[in-house]
Amino acid sequence: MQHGRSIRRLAGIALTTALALGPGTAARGAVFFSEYVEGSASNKALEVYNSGAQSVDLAGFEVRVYANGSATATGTVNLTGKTVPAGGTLVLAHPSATPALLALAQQTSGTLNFNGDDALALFANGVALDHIGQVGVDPGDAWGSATFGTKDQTLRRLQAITAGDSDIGGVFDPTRGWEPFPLDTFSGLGQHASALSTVPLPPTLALLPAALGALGFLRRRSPR
Ligand SMILES: [Ca+2]
Ligand SMILES: [Ca+2]
Repeated sequence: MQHGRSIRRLAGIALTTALALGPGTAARGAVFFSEYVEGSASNKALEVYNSGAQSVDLAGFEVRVYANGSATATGTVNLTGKTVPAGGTLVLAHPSATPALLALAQQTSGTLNFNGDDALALFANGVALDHIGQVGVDPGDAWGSATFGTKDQTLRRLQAITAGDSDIGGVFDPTRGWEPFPLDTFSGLGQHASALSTVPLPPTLALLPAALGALGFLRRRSPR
């Protein structure tokens, strides 16, 4: 009897906690770059991914280009008007890209004319979310190497990565968190997968496993 009441109380706490969280928790922090195409001619593309559980309206989001080591943006692609579904992607491409690449894009912009030594950053309402390349640094030809770098290659984010790197002036090492593919690889555009989000739990949710653990403990001790 005593245990039955405890179980009901704990279950009530768990349910209240789940309801209090509501929709949209940390969704914005879960939008990041998942693919980068630095191909031949104007075959340039970026894939933006939403690892969150809710779709994200990209109003106020933009991609900023920092050409040739510039510390300030030399171009901006506004993503307002687009939405990226939960677990889905938005593909951006240069308007002069080959038709096979254009067919995979939901938005085009001539600002996407990067060629290996240009840093890119994703912003939401002026707050940095992620970057490719190191803002304010001229790497010479590219970041990384000729076989694993930002020039003449496609880079795809590893599934283990669940959020962007907001330190846009920080060192960019493509071997940390990315996988390289040959020049003009477009086959990965339009879909991406990541491990579950590792966004820190709010304090109330962090209590949930403990509450559920106690529930299981009491169940095991309860007479059948
Ligand atoms: Ca350049
Ligand atoms: Ca992809």
